[in-house]
Amino acid sequence: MAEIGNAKVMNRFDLTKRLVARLQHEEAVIGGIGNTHFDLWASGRRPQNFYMLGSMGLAVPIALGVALAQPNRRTIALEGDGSILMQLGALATIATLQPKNLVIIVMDNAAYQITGAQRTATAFRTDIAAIARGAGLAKSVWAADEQDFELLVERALAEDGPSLIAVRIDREPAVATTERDPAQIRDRFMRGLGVKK
Ligand SMILES: Cc1ncc(C[n+]2csc(CCOP(=O)(O)OP(=O)(O)O)c2C)c(N)n1
Repeated sequence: MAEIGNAKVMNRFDLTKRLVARLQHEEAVIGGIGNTHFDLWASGRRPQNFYMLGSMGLAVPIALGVALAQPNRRTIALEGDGSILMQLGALATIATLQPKNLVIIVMDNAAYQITGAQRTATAFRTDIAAIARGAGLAKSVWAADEQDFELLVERALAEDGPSLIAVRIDREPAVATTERDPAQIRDRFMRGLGVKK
């Protein structure tokens, strides 16, 4: 656990691989627009992965819906800082509903990287984990380094949530891209969650 100022700058693909390696129970993972889901895709073709195309800010609300619909399945949202800043109200909704099985991971590179690395508010004075705590998500912390990230993920998968893990990351581009086929992505995810034969 760290404060924003002493959290190590890490790498999104490395952290995504560390996360995926810890998933043993067909956990649902919702990747946000662009880089977060590209690196999720590159970390293994899990049928329980959903890749958001097109709209910022929807990984967390989609994950909330999945967590409520399937309370016995851990659900993880991967979102960029620019995207979560567009949908901060979702944090208050989650704090109100308290889904025990929901984990949010915010990949904060302080930029809208995929559209040209324009700086977001987190490049200045905004602290996502502090915002989440203020919204009512008590278990919202910065990962100090890779080992701390793994520990926080392990805890978030084992203990009651909701929880939010914020990580500071570099601006390495994503290593792969998904196919842009929304119907196929939805279909595979529904089968992965056992709601479609
Ligand atoms: C509602 C909405 N506004 C703007 C865009 C254009 N857009 C696509 S990705 C992106 C930047 C995303 O930033 P962030 O979530 O921080 O992820 P990063 O690119 O840094 O990985 C923008 C501005 C969009 N797709 N949807």
